[in-house]
Amino acid sequence: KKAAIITAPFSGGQPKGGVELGPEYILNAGFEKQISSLGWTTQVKSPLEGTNYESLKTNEKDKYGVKNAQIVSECCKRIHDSVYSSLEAGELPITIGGDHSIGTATVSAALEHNEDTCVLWIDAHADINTPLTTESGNLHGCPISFILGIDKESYPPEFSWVPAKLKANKLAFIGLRDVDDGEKKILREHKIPSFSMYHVDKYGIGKVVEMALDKVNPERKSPIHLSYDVDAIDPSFVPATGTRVEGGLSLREGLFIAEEVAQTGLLSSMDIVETNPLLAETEEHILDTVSAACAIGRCAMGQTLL
Ligand code: DIR
Ligand code: MN
Ligand code: MN
Ligand code: MN
Repeated sequence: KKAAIITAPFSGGQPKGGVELGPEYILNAGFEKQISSLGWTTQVKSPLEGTNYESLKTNEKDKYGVKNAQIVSECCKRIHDSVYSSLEAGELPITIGGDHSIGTATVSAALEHNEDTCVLWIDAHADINTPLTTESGNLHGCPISFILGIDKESYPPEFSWVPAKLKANKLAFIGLRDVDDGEKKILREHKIPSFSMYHVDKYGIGKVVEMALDKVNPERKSPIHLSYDVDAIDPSFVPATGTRVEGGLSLREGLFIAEEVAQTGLLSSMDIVETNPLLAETEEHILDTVSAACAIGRCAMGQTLL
């Protein structure tokens, strides 16, 4: 059992500073040791080391209507290559963000390694805007459309390298509660299995995870990429994140998703993103958020309560 912890200290997919510190805080909290205690051989890889993308960040939309396409794309390429080589080496890559724009990289790499991979996207947001639908122009709101190849002609040329190998029936969302109108239309048109907080309340988290897996992985034999935005969990448990939305998953519901994915034995790669220590109002906020991010990783990697 080999795992690679891949750091993605990058904030260019959204305007707030601080999310680039996520990996440092999570590693300083002892994340690598926590994973190795679960029986994994671990190593940390830092594909953005020696780069200077943060300093190139702007708040200007380009003519395609998005911000920072160049640096997001270059970052994504580096992270893609790192995740891909980990997978080819038989490691389970855990990419620690950073903002969720890097999902473009991690999911692409997972699908290039095994085209049968399905994706569980755990998030308050659907991150499925295209350059045509995005109002913010923030690329952390767009990774899924790039991976699916929706409205391809609208993409800035920087993203032409993205392979778009994901099919809409291999992707499911859990935790949604802040979805833009243009995104709702895309979810409906492409019939993407989407479980909002309404569904969590109505059916319970156990049933929701089962329904999501039945949709994307009915025979339970495809590898699973788990892309976990910590803002899926309610801000009362995870306050230090860029786009807090009330009415989220309880901490236990959030961890249950990761535990249940671990139970399948099919987890092949994962992301833990959007931890922003600079948005904490108190020390306790930082501690809660970083602890939750670590716990998500441990649960997905096999930690059980008994
Ligand atoms: C919004 C917010 N849908 C956007 N997205 C966020 O900017 O596209 N994603 N916050 O995490
Ligand atoms: Mn997200
Ligand atoms: Mn989000
Ligand atoms: Mn929003």
